[in-house]
Amino acid sequence: MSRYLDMVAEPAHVKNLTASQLLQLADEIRHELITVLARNGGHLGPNLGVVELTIALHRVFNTPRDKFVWDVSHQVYVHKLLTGRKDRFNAIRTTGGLNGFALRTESPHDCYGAGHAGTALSAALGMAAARDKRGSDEHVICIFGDAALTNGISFEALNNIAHTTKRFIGILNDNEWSIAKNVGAISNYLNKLITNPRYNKLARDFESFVRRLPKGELALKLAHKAEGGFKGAITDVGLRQTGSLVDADGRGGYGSPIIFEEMGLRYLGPIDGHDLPLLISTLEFARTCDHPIVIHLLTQKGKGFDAALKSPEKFHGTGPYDVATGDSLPAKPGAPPNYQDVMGQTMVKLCRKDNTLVGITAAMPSGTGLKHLEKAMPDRYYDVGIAEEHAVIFAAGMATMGFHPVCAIYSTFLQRAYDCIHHDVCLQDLPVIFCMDRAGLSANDGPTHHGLFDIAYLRCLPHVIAMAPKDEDELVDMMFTATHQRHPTFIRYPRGAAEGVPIKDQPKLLEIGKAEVIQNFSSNGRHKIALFGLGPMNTLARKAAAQLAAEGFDCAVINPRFTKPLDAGTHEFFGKAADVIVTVEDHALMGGYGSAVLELLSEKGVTTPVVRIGWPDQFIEHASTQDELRRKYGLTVENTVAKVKAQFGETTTLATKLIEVA
Ligand SMILES: Cc1ncc(C[n+]2csc(CCOP(=O)(O)OP(=O)(O)O)c2C)c(N)n1
Repeated sequence: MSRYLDMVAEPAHVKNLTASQLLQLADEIRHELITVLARNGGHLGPNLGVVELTIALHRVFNTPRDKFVWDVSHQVYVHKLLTGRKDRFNAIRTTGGLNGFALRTESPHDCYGAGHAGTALSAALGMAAARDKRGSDEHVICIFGDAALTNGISFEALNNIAHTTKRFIGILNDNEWSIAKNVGAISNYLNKLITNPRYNKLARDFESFVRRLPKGELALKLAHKAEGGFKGAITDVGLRQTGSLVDADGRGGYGSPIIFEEMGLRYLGPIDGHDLPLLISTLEFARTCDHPIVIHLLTQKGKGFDAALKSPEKFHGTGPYDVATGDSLPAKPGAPPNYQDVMGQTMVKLCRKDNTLVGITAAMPSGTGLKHLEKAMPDRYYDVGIAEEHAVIFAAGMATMGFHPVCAIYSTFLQRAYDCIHHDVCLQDLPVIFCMDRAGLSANDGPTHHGLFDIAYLRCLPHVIAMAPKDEDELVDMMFTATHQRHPTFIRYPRGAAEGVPIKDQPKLLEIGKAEVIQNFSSNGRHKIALFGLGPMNTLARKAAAQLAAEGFDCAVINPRFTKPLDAGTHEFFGKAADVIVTVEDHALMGGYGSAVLELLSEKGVTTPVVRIGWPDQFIEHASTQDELRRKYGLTVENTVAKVKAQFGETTTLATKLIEVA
């Protein structure tokens, strides 16, 4: 039987379906999401939660003329399915396939790209202001989650909406979850709104009012009353007397003013975000509003898939799974641990010995591994919500009081807190430790999530100590070493599986700014090559060295350990001794470790040629695997060997057999 989903080649087709066909479409979309993501992985739970909302949005509005701005935009899969991309949906998050987030270059229906949380309200308000300025009349609809309200930028935008425009539709998609359970006062506040019988009664009145009206009349009836806002409209059409429940100034009258009304936005809700007819009618009403409005929807993360409903955190962003059970594919026996777990478990061990240590996450307890600390020592653990800036300044505050906070924040998300790193931590030279996970590629996610810039943005700041471990054992050494410093200390390590080396019982205190020479020159061979492989890229350097040695070169391999302070002595020594220097890093070449080496050698008057292996000056797309991107951009043993040989006018045949290094 053909599916309605297959008939929707563009959003206009959603408008042709009957009410029951739309319900069928919702089922088909859920089935598509569950089966495709079982293979590709992705943000299953968030997308299952917005199926009805997305259908209703496309039913009522007209993209690309009207603008949908999605916060984070991890929940746009349904939007992609309805905007002419369903034929490519089975390749989402894979090489050459659809991106997992909204992407302006992918479709005119994606009016704003994202991947980081908290940007949607500001961007949508900017669009609304531009619309007003140019005198056009398109609608701007911002869809943001409850966890977006833990983020400061969202409030900066909310503060500004009523002063800026009269036409703005905000949709608060409240499922009570961030990636983990949402935290903080705003989350409690939203819960209060949801459970308050008075507001529920108002919402129910609105709902029965909507349902009783013949199609089309609702918008008309409410439109000319809308200036008084939803509650005014309800009162005016005589559905109920709000009386003391809602004060004339929009306050809730139960000791908890409606925060949105206080900020000059009309608040409508809470309403069932899975009731498609109700959603359509509500959006039709919102379309006629000439006052900024926020519609508060209650949705279930993972709706329609039991496993996802039971484990919202796991299915927020999942790897491949078994459709029947929801079980993830079993890890291979003997597989190395993930860096994040090593980090989390090490935190527990270090905290047991050092009372000044605390762990701070910005809404990423699982992703960063700090969930281990949360479980073992909850009083030493802080989840501050999606609030990286706050996390860093909060850590700075604790550091002034004698604590030694460890901020575990992904490299890419730490970018948001750059001013706080500069102004609050480094300028005051405070002992805050930063564990930067996902430093390197986040292949399936793509450019919003790759962590390729942290060396560049950190090494220019005074007081910084910045390190990169070559394996999980060295990560533990570096964390241990960081706890002995009285300066801002940063440790970068990649996503996913570590190298599989044993971890010592007792970590080693590393000498700050001292590199590790893994293999020295042997004095055999025609040319001397010094290969500096940063972090886990040291493996690539070692493999390239083995290959070059097999071809008659004399190679040294160095693990730099520190990108700041650089080990000036070791770099200068090998710089002078070698015929060619190679730097290998999982970072943008511009401003990265190789750049730092060039600066240092230039200062020392060393003119030995430097071959730098790293990421070019462009945003790197998503792909199925990290290796595919590394091959494409030349972060490979073959390319390293070829570039070295090219320095001597030698060429490499692609068929060159690679030497395996244990
Ligand atoms: C700046 C930033 N920090 C952290 C994240 C990681 N992250 C992605 S989605 C998400 C939770 C989003 O929750 P919510 O907005 O409520 O949407 P839901 O997934 O519940 O629908 C987080 C913390 C991010 N994308 N951006």
